[in-house]
Amino acid sequence: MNIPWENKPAGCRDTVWRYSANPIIKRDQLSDSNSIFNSAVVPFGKGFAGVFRCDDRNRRMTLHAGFSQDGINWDIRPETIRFERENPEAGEWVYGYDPRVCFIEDRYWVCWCNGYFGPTIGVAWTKDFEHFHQVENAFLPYNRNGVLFPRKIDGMYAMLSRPSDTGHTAFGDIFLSFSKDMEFWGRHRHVMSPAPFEESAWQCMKIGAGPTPIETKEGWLVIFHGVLRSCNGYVYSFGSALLDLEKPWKVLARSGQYLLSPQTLYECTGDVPNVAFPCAALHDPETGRVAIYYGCADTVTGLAFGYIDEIIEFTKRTNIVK
Ligand code: BMA
Repeated sequence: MNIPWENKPAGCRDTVWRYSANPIIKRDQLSDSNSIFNSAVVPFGKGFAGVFRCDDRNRRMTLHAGFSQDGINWDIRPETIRFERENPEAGEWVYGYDPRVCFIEDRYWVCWCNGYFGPTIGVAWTKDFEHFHQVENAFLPYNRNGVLFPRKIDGMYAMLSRPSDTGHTAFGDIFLSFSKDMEFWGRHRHVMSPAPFEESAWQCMKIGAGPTPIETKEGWLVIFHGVLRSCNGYVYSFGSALLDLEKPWKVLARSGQYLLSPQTLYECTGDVPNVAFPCAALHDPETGRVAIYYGCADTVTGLAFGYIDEIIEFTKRTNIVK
């Protein structure tokens, strides 16, 4: 599969490296966008499609569909996604942000942080990225970072999520829930808590799942963000974990080091400084390549690359799971 790619720069010792032409999506790509970041893409047709977080110049958080031939140059639709609600009682549109997209069986499922008396997980499906069918919210408020697995596990859909609060949540564990029908969610399992700061400070305040987990022989490869509270505010980095294939609430390994932390100008300056927030990853099983899409400083969208085998090796080498 022809996913975006750029070889590791000579002399680079990092497991994951940035695209040299970052950011790939600028803040004002739409005529009325304030920022475009924390967005999700998938293979679609001969190219790629995605759901983009576009905050407009009223500073409303909205979702837009987008299409691309190469995964780098994106045609983001100027109009917001108008979700068709199967049951209008499920709630009026208030706001939506931090989308994830996951192909399961015959359709693309979109999860996002949906305003319903506070943030919770909105769910919709589409087959064409033109029509989006919204189903029930997965959970009660407050919750964020809903991330689906790309296949059923034990005959059920599975979703990671991160219970939170109404504001800038100063805590946060990742949980796993199951559903037979994408409507009723249960059998909740704890997956991971923030790490002790003595062990891995970049993920010591809160954590949340990022891209759709990638199935590998060694387990589900999960890329997740972690937050450090510094004297100057929150710092968002991302690392990796391996979850058991059939019991994905069991963490086999978890990186003590970050894969990427905000260090470039476009990650360190913007509407919210010091944020690297991954929401999607394209991968090519044949070459083992992975292309990670991440929001930078809540302002623009960046791309980073790596090899699945090397990220797995990194996860095990820097493991903090006892
Ligand atoms: C989180 C979410 C993200 C955002 C991050 C940093 O709580 O709101 O959308 O990128 O904070 O501001």
